[in-house]
Amino acid sequence: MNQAWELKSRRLLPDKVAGAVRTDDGWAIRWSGCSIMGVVNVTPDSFSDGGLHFCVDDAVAHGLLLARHGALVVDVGGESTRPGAVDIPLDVELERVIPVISRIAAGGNVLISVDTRKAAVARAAVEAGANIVNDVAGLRDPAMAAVCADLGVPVVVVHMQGAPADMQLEPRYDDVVAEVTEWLEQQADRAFAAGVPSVMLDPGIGFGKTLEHNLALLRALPLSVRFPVLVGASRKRTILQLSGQESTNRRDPGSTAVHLWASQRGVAMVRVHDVAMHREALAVDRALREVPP
Ligand code: HH2
Repeated sequence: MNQAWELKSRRLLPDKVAGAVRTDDGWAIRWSGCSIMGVVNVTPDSFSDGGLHFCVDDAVAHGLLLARHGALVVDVGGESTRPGAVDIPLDVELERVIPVISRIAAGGNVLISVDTRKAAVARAAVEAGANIVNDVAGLRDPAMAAVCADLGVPVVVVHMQGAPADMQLEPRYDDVVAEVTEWLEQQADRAFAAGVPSVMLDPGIGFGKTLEHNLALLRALPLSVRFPVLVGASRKRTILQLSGQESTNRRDPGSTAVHLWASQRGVAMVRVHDVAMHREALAVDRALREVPP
């Protein structure tokens, strides 16, 4: 049986998002099994697709394509969080993501998340039409929980040890599964206490973790039964380490294998670059696991 998931928002219902319904104070979307978040990196330096969608027209076209390929959410980000990346200024991040979000939102047929560590970007993005905040720093900006609560939007809380600039230098845990899960659930409780309507948790594959740490987390999925869990291993170094594929944009088969594993263990959403490949693989996997009535 595929478990059912729900995200709730206290904002206006996006026009034509399949499955989203109006509620007393906003909208909700329910799904079962594993849905897809498609990656739209509006950056010159992302590790697998930097520069590919670095102008507004290209990024919007890519987002709309991923929606047509079956993404429930398109994740628009303006700052690379690859290992060694340095922080970019607020105005640069805003300049990259806001026009893209406004134009995808004008189409009204796909949920949009903004991939950011900054509360100020989250606010501007939601005001421009984003529906979800994907906080890759897991509410470490002290203003983030209050901003998401004030805006009434769901937040994805991602675990990252350290910051992109130094996270892969010497990641250490006594018990990675227990520490990451406990930290994520604590951050989720903080978000709810602040008034955020819905939370998803993400162990942050590759964010301050060795291969052994990533494998331990993937083997322990879904990690939490209290919240929907999202996993994003798409094209990451872990896939190179497991498959031997050096070329980042040829890592989609390995990424799909990890995400099918995640789906089979009850993960609610996977964040991926190749949405079409994942939609087909997840559909086949789902059909095989459905028990006929
Ligand atoms: N990984 C990346 C960025 N955002 N968000 C969530 N929720 N989970 C993740 O694992 C995650 C994320 C890094 O991947 P990518 O966007 O492809 O690269 P870059 O950070 O270089 O732009």
